[in-house]
Amino acid sequence: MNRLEFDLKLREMLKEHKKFIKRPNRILPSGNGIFNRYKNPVITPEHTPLFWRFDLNYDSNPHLLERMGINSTFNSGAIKWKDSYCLMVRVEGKDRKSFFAIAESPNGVDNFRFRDYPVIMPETDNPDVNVYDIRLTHHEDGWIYGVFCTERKDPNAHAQDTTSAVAQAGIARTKDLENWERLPDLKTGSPQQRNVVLHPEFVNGKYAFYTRPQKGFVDIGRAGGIGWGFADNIENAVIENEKIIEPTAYHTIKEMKNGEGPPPIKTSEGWLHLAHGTRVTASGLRYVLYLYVTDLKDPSSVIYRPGGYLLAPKGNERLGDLTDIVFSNGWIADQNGDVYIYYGACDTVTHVAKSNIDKLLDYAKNTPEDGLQSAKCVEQRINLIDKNLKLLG
Ligand code: M1P
Repeated sequence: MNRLEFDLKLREMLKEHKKFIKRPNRILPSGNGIFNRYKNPVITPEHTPLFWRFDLNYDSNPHLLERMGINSTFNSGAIKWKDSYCLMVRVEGKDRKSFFAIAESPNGVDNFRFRDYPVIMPETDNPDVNVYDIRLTHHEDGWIYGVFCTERKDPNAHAQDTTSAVAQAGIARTKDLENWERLPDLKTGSPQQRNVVLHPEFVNGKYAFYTRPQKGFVDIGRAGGIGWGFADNIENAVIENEKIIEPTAYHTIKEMKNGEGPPPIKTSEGWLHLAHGTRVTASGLRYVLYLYVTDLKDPSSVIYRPGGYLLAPKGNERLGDLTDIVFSNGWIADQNGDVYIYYGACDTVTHVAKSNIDKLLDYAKNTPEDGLQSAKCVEQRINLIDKNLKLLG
């Protein structure tokens, strides 16, 4: 390519990229009345700026080759900040390392544009090997906290073992979504932790965390689930006692494992929670999203537990780097009650679905709990059928 061809090609690429970012999204018919999906994923690797991926200098890259590709953009933390819908995206390079980067949109469903630079996340004395799945909590203490998974090689692994890892909860905070202060990792009695979320309010004067204790990096061990614990201070957060508040259960959508999603939303009727549940299938683990509600005064006490999933992988969400996974660590509730649920699909891209507080609460309150047995579930369905047939005459 000569310099002229290079310039023309680059100009064309920049134009196409801009057009792609501005592509309007389209709300899809609901089908269940609870939420609406949108046609396009809101963040894909193609949304990342060209200047993150290509060397744009003719002298050092005369073929205009992509130098540092992006593999995936998924599992995004979310927050409304200065009227913008901000996603703190888990961006994974082709080298498999994840990092965080903020993409902003004026409407929450399209036009997401990455800031020029990824987030510079300070480290502790024990450097992170991989960081991911941040949950953003605007805490009543005034800070925005990011609690994320920090993964490091297992120090006790044999020299030839190049896969064993340890997951813990990293904690950082900011006042402007630009400059981050890293705090010590959360300490708990569990060997490993993932899917840890900071509750937005003090509870009995303490910081409160949703946890997900686990025995190993993948295996959560027996009697697992979403845990709950208190820390006296956040600068050195230690949870002495962890209790399971939302357990895994046999033959349910969360039989293998589950995990808290984004920080819960405060509503007049309780704390609205989004979580993921996992079960084993012949084709691997299937991850779905589900709701539950906890008491306003005691956020560890579950008051509504609708059975089954709220949202499961569908259509093009089912395939990516992995298969059959939806995972959410970010949602945004607007003043008017609209809720934007951001969810990663198959560890590859980020999608959005729109609902509102009233519908989600109605769904949570009026969907029967999982009957745990076929006969019980038939009973529940017959109740509905009876009621409807009477109406239909
Ligand atoms: O690959 C699916 C998900 O697996 C992990 O979640 P969990 O610990 O609940 O199994 C996380 O690594 C998550 O990022 C990933 O999407």
